[in-house]
Amino acid sequence: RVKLSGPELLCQLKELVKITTLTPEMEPFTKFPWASQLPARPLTSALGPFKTCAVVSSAGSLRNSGLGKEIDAHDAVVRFNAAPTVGFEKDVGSKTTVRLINSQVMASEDHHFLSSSLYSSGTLVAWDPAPFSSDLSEWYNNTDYPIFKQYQRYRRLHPQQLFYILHPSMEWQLWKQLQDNMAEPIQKNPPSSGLLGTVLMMSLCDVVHVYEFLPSRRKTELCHYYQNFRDAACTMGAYHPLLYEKNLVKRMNQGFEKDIYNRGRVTLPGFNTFDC
Ligand code: NCC
Repeated sequence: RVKLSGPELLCQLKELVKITTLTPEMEPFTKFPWASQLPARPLTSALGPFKTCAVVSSAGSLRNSGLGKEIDAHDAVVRFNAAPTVGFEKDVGSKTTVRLINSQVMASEDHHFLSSSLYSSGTLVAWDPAPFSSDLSEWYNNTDYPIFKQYQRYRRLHPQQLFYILHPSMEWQLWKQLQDNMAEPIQKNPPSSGLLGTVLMMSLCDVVHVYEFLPSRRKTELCHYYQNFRDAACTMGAYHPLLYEKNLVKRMNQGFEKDIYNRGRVTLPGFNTFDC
């Protein structure tokens, strides 16, 4: 096994992972009346391109980071799941351009997905762990959580908000890249929202700064910056191959080591800014 360099990994990522969102013409959706709720234009043609983008992980190490101003200075900001900004502006900023949510958040009672104002700013992008085949019909009949039922309900309540569903092929293309670059077998579960959001933004932005995905000197067992719950698995991974995701991102980082240490900041180039 040859260990790929940072630029080689970036080229591999650019070639292997394609951002696709569900559209009304895709099988099996064409035959469902509700498919007209899916945006007609794919996400990559409706959003961006942006110059600079910030991907804000939900890690506890963002607490007391004071990174809010720096994060908000980007042209677009991505946040995840139920991560709030209100009351945490100093550390995480207040701008939300895209919110990437997993299907668990859409379905679980505690998140009040249909009614909470948390989800009303920016463009929503949802995903659900799909079977390895990435076959849309197989997935449609066997989603992890009721992503399609909740999507239809949300769209009826908030018809003006842009809301996409990621094509599940991306999950497994990324998983495959992780596995191909690791010496040991990794768990066969899709990558975390954090990595999906990072790659999504690499296809929309010239430069992507990812915050506290690789933990800074503030590294903590605190799971999220917005909750007093401690579990090292949030940072290291259990279900998601998070440690391997972080290893890959570390190898692709084009920023300085000290920016990771001080600001938890990684710099990745947008796919349009380099040739392979
Ligand atoms: O925790 P979660 O992720 O919402 O965090 C978003 C992304 O930030 C990065 N992260 C988070 C915490 C931490 N200490 N270090 C980190 O690096 C990760 O990249 C993570 O993806 C998810 O990926 O969707 C996840 O969602 C939660 C949960 O479903 C939602 O928060 C809603 O409550 C999952 N937790 C559980 O299922 C209990 C988590 O495993 C992954």
